[in-house]
Amino acid sequence: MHIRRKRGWEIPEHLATPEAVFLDRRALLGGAAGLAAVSLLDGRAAHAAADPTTDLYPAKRNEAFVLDREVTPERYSADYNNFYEFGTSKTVRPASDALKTRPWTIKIDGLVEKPFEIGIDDLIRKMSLEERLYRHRCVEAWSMSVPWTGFPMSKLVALAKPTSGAKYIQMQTFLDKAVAKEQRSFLYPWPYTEGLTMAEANNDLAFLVTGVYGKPLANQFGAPIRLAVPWKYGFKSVKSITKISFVAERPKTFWEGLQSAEYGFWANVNPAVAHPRWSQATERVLGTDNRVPTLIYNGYGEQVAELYKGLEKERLFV
Ligand SMILES: Nc1nc2c(c(=O)[nH]1)N[C@H]1C(S)=C(S)[C@@H](COP(=O)(O)O)O[C@H]1N2
Ligand SMILES: [Mo]
Repeated sequence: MHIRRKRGWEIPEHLATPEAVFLDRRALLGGAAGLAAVSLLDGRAAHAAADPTTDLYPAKRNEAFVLDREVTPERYSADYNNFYEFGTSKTVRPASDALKTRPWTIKIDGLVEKPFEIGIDDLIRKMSLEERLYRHRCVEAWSMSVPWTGFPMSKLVALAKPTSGAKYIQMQTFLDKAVAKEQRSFLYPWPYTEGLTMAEANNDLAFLVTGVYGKPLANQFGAPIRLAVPWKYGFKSVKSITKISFVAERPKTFWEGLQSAEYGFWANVNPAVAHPRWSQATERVLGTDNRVPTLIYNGYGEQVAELYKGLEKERLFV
């Protein structure tokens, strides 16, 4: 994220183009004429139809979660993503389409009564899905608001039955150099790893996301399952999770491993604590020309400030 940062005005052309038009144009450009273009579009359609949980969407919205701003139109958020496994630009969607999200197994291990693996569809059907409108604040100072669908992380914790020694939860993304080209690079500590304390994971805001915009998650959003912890910078919200480990020690995270002076474990949003190389005071609202003030804990202080009592000496906002 510190690499090739896009400025607000450098909006790629396709962001200003309705999705359908963009797809059509890409199909045309895909050229070698009709054939390649048609199979590209068919591939996408087949992929969407193959999701065995489509019947669960849209899920009922939980009205307890309200926004102070408009939901970001899908055409912006779906084509402006951070997913380093597939590239360091914001245009990772085409590359991420290659990820196969079925079959998909999640391994639950570490300090739990009994480690196990569970297929994503079994997991999703065990949970009752709900929709929540959440804000998302990237450490790069852009933000969006999206209707995630999923279930509280606390439900996963309950399913995993951690033992009393478990103090943290470590989450990891898949590792597959064949499909995720950037994972061939030794510059990064793959696989992408993130972590929460048990108290954070059990906070009602911590949400495991399986869908967005009333549909199963599209790949670029982190299909088939990703985290959303909206009071923290976006990089905490790990995508395409394959392993959840309950551990005694604070896990070393991906961005910490890369640049610990700039990216820490807590990463709570705070406009008063600048990134070493830029201010965090304001944010650019994706899909608009607006810059608005950033709020402490991204506006979720009432729900989470309590978690950090007595930890004032820690780098809570990095
Ligand atoms: N596995 C993985 N998870 C990730 C990232 C990533 O590069 N790889 N980027 C993070 C960052 S920096 C942000 S801002 C969000 C972006 O989520 P979005 O693309 O759905 O907006 O995903 C986070 N989760
Ligand atoms: Mo981010």
